[in-house]
Amino acid sequence: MNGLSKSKVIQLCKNKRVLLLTHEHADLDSFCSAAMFQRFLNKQKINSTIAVPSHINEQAKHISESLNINYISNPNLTNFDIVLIFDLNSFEQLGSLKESFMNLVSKKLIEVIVFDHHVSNKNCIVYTGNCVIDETMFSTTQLIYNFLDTPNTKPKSKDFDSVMHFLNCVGILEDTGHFIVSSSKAFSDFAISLKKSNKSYADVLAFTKNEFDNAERLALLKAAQRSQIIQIKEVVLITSEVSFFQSFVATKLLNFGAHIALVSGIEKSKLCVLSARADSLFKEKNNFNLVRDLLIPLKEKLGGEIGGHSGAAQWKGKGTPQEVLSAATEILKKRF
Ligand SMILES: [Mn+2]
Repeated sequence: MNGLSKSKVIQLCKNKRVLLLTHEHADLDSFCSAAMFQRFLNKQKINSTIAVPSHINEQAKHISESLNINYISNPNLTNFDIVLIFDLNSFEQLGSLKESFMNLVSKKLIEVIVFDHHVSNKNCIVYTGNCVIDETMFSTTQLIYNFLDTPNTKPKSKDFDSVMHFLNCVGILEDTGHFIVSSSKAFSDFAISLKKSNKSYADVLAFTKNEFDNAERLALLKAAQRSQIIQIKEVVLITSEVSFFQSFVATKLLNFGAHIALVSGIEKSKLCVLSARADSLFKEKNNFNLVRDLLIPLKEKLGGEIGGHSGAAQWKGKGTPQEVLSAATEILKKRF
């Protein structure tokens, strides 16, 4: 869905106080997308501020330091006229900014533009009009690249410089899990950007190395210790509970060898989160889609909000982790 053109975005941002906002727990894709867009706006002589709701992960912090990309945490939204959001489209993913954001949007005190590659629905922040949403894109950086750089671009498109190409490569490599999932288009966009970035593949890899801090390390090891292995016919499921970093932990638990990983916990906001991951070969063989086959039925049962892709998705709502995990397990038992 693409309700916007480049010139419309420029027109909306001109002479406005522009905020480029990532999702909570800003990751490489979200952060690099915002950074790409800041460079694009700079070329149009439009100043902007990059912000993260509160937490930024180690990899995103590393790239911001290495490339000198400044950002602020926990921005005061009332200081801005227009907010461009990258790699998210649900109020829940705004973390601590959710309340003030919703308040300003409802009073029409800020304008919002969404750039996202996740599945959108009517509960999203914006799903028609001021948005560029394309689920066929493997990262938001790839979406930005295609939005800004037209297919017939000249070799040196003035709106797209080598740093932006590099940021695109980092976002694609990260969000494809180092090309565990991809498409011919994602490969070719990556190849073009790598060439135009004037950097090597090793340079891109260096930024996507899985550095994690001790808080993430402990969350993972505790979750591994508490995990339960459930076999539903041929399907091997791993479930666990942890209060932080559920999506990171779910990815890691899946990599231990399960077909599906489900990790639940109560967040600071007191809401319960369920992060789900599914193995890509398994998905293909079983025509399985986490959003369609697990999270939509879960939402019908428990309410809440959902988002994500076929292989990586999240539910958030009211309940205890035990209730949510057992409801999810029941749904999977019926499916298989
Ligand atoms: Mn992404």
